[in-house]
Amino acid sequence: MRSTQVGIVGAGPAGLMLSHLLHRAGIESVIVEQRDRAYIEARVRAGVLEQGTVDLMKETGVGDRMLRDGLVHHGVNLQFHGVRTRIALSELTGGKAITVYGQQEVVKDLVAARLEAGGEVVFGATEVRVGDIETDRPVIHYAHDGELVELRCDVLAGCDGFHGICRSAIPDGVLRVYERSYPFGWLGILADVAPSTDELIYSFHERGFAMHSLRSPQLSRLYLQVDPRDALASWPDERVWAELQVRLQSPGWSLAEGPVLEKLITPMRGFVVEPMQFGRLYLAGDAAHIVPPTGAKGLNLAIADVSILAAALTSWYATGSTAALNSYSATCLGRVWRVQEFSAMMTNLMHRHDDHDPFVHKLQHAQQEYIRTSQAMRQTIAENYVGLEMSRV
Ligand code: RFL
Ligand code: PHB
Repeated sequence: MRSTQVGIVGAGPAGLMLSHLLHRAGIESVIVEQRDRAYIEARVRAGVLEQGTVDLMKETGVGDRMLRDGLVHHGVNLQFHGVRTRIALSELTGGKAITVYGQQEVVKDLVAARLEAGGEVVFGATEVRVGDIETDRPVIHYAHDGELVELRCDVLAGCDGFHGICRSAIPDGVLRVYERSYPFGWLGILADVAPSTDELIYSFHERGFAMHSLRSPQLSRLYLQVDPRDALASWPDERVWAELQVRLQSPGWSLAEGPVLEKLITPMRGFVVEPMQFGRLYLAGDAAHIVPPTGAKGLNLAIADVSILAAALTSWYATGSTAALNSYSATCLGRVWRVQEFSAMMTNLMHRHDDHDPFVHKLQHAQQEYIRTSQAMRQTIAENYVGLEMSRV
């Protein structure tokens, strides 16, 4: 039998950042991850970091590469029927910005920091299970290198993503599940071509949503709204580029094409469980909630959760008071629902709705016009997009 203070399942952004923050507070943790290191460091996902995420990385000593290679953006473009409206993020939020820096780079930086500081990440664990969560000695069972391990802890953190095992270790009837599946999928590509834009473009088009994002001066990241049931085989590279050309088209602008390095279709859903805690098991990040990617919030929410959890655990170890731990779930859920609402608004605004309900189309058009003409509306979008301060939610 082994033991540690905080047992963490999952080495995504949530688990890694939690372990990093705990270490800085003098609290020991072990991360148990089912994949190997190369796999998690290569997984292409999110790309937009809110100001609060950037500040946290900087303040806790894991921001050097992000400051060097991340691209600071002071605006984003919302395009409706070929006409672009710039949301001037910094002007409208008193100087805040977003940073475009791939999630896998955040993961690499956090893994390096943990290992350098002597932290333990068990990669390639199998048969991972959690138990005894209603006692004060919960456990993670796993197999590693042919050995069965029982890791006893004071507290468990379920940071194992949407498909993980922690959420389902909570007895039936405890969690209330709120769920919405959107009838949209996103086909995302990573392309070996210099981006055709300096700032992100979210485009509404009669044929469906498209987006131009980027990863570096040489790498573009683009997305297309597709049917979530579509097979990748029905989207050869030529069809993807042809569709992107049409949906992103704007007068006087052209889209450069290049070799496709990655291609994936993801379904879109909104999902929240309440509460985000039971006994000594605390859920964080995608294990507790999913937002559709249109608001660029999933990674940032995961980081916000664990900064609240790390502070609550630090206070518990320092004073014995459970007050902050007891309010962990309620504190997180305020932000989660704000972000869920923003992500739903952006999703409904930007996607083609196939229900052919003319009323819905008219409402969508009216909202697009309002954004184009109202600074107050653009300010609301800007404030949510760069991320609300913790104290505001
Ligand atoms: P993760 O990253 O899924 O990490 C969970 C980790 O747990 C491991 N695991 C297990 N380990 C041990 N035992 C088990 N039984 C386990 N089961 C799972 C997994 O291998 C993994 O390493 O969750 P985390 O840390 O909560 O982080 C959440 C983010 O990854 C996610 O919210 C974002 O990627 C969402 N997202 C975006 N978020 C943004 O903030 N901005 C964006 O621009 C953005 N774009 C996106 C996105 C997600 C996307 N996809 C593919 C889902 C774009 C896309 C296309
Ligand atoms: C990305 O760059 O991958 C990205 C950007 C904005 C989003 C979603 C994904 O809303």
